[in-house]
Order: sequence, then structure tokens, then C-alpha cells
Amino acid sequence: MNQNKTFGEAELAALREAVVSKMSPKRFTHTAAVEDMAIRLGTLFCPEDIPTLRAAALLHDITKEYDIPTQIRILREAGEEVKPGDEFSHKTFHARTAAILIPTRYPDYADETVISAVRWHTTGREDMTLMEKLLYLADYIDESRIFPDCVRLRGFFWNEHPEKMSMEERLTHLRRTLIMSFDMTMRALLSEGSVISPDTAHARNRLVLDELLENGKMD
Ligand code: DGI
Ligand code: FE
Ligand code: FE
Repeated sequence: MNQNKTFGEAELAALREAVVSKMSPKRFTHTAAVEDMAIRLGTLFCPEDIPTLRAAALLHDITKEYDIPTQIRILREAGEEVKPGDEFSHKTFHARTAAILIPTRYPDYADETVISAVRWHTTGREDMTLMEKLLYLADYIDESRIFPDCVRLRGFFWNEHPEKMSMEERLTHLRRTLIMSFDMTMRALLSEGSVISPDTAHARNRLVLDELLENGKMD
């Protein structure tokens, strides 16, 4: 598998053409908006990784519109476990299936960083990499989202003017933004009686622990 591959403007344009032809206009509007937000976040945190983040953004929801039996078939064919009851968390399948399909469908993008950012964009996971965090957040706060939690989180992140912060302050602000996002997602899942993935809970707990350890607080 390629590692740390970088993608030029022409390659990204070709990738955009390829993915747009395979998704609904609504999903592509979101995908393009995630790419834009990934550029803005990359500019703040890791300018050299912007091309990689853009590729991950373009690929993150390529299987979102597949039906549940197709998602399950892709998982099983890749040798991934699908446990009884997993179908109740079917909204988390597409991140796994997109990551599975990238190496065969888009071999030029079979890059570890791209694949892990796509793989964890829905639930997050314990000890997320910076790239995983940035795609996860770009997906949550892209400008096309009008859901109240998304509008609130977008405001929380940008209204504090992270561009004026030091890198250390920025990373703390990113962590607080992510905690807020996981809290909102978990609250929504709880209120609708949904199953919460252990990865979602672990992602949130790791960030909260990092915050508490940094502040030296105990309750
Ligand atoms: O694919 P998108 O709509 O752009 O966004 P996404 O990949 O973040 O998916 C969001 C959906 O995934 C939303 O309906 C909540 C759901 N989700 C996120 N974490 C969990 C979850 N669903 C379950 N059941 N459990 C989770 O832990
Ligand atoms: Fe998604
Ligand atoms: Fe998405």
C-alpha cells in the first residue's frame, strides 16, 4: 500500500469527476463541501497534508448510498465480522465499506492515511490521528449542513478565530470541538434509542480524558 502519497490538482480533479458520476447530486454537494472544509481545516493544522485530506474527503461517502444488504455483502467478502444486531447500526457500515473498496476501485488512492481517515469518519475511534480528526470534523461542519447540531458546532469552532491561535491553543480548541461533537452525536443516539458503537464511546472518552489530564481536574 502506498504511504504518504501526495496528489496533484489534476489527479484530484479526476477523482472528483469519478466520484460525482457515482453519487446523487445531494451526496456530491455534501462531498464537495467536505472537501472545502477539509482545505480550511488543513490550512490551520497541516498545510502539507491538504491534498491527502482532499482525497479522503472525496472518497469518504462513496458507499453511503448503497443499500444495507450490499454493505453487508462487501463487509463479509472482505472477511469483516458482521454480528447479529449490527444491522441496527447500519449507518456506520459505509465508512467501513468505503475503506474496503478504495484499494480496488481507486488504487491510486490506496494510501494508509486516506484509508484510515475514511474508515473512522463516522464513529471516530480511540486515539484518532490528526488526519482522522480533521476529516471527521470537516464531515460534521461542512457549510452545506443545516442540522442545528452542525450549525452550532461550526459556530463553536470558527467563532473563536482558531486562525489567530497558537498551534497549541488550536489543538486544544480542536479537542474541545470534537468532544462537543461526540457529546451531541451520543445525545442524539441516546434520545432515539440507538445503539452507540464502542468506537464512538472510546473516541469521546479518550478526548475527555486528554482534556481532564491537561487540566489536572478530578471530580
Ligand atoms: O455519512 P454522513 O451522513 O455524511 O455522516 P456520518 O458518516 O458521520 O454519518 C452520520 C450518521 O451516523 C448519523 O445518522 C449518526 C450515525 N452514527 C454515528 N455514530 C454512530 C452512529 N450510529 C450508530 N448507530 N452508532 C454510532 O456510534
Ligand atoms: Fe459518512
Ligand atoms: Fe459525509
